[in-house]
Amino acid sequence: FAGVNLLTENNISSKTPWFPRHAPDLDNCNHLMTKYEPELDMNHPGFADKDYRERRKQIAEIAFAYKYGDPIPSIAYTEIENGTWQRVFNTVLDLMPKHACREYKAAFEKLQAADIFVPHRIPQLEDVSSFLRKHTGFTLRPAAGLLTARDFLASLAFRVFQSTQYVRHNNSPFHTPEPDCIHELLGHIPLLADPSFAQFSQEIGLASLGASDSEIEKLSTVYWFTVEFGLCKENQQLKAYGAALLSSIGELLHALSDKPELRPFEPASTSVQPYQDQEYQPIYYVAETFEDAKDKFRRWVSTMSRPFEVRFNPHTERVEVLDSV
Ligand code: TIH
Ligand code: FE2
Repeated sequence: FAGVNLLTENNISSKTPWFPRHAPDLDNCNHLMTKYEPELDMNHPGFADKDYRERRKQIAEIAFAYKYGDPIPSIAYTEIENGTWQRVFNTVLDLMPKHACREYKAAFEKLQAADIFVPHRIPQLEDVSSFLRKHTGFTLRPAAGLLTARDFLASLAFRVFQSTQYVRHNNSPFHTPEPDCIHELLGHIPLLADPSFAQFSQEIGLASLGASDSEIEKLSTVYWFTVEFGLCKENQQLKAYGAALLSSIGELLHALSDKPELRPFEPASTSVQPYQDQEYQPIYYVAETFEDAKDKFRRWVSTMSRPFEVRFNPHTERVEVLDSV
């Protein structure tokens, strides 16, 4: 094919930040943002709870020791942890029929039929990972906490979703400012089993490889207002598809009330909208459909400055880098 050259590690510009080329390279993509460590943040619901902090440490060890290809170790969740799951699970069951998008509901039913989503116990990440692999080729790997945007987005390029494994403090079941496994499971997993959404997620990841810091910032803002907090339309009605809405009953009801401002999803403006992660969002973006969001996203990504193109080869689990000039 004329004009397209495969670039090796050595002839891509030294100004380009390092990025993983092969799925095992994701073992290096586990850098944490420290702002939510229960040890360090006085407002964290676990700050004053020594046992909770100990438990978090124990579970984080699994993620630090994890290497590509390992099965994800099971966790013997406590009665309290399973109880927190059960409270959130049952409220999601109540609210989902009316407020969740249809793709979420369809995948949720499959997870129930596979006996992965049940009220009384937290699903194990290894079981969820096998389920996703069958539906969209996504797999999970354990993460110790909130990762840097660059590391988190890079893994999506390989259809790998980095998932926390600890559980939110039982004092705050219906909203927490940081990800936990209840958020990953009830928020993210159903849509990662949907082919169109899985594709969108991977494309955000591919766009992030080798991007500049300011482009990473924009991509993670798009991720924030779509994958985490996105609303969409279904027969003229507003539905939630964002994971942080579907895992937080408090915020879901806020998002669908008349309080927040709603704007149409438009990558050029959405990507520069500042946001905070301590309180409910004051602004949400509404997508027409996943396909439409993907089209708009693709057109916007093509205006970014990266001097090469990337494509994922699923047979080798490698990202191939193509000279686009
Ligand atoms: N607020 C979400 C919840 O309570 O489930 C957790 C979050 C994930 C990402 C941002 S906030
Ligand atoms: Fe999330």
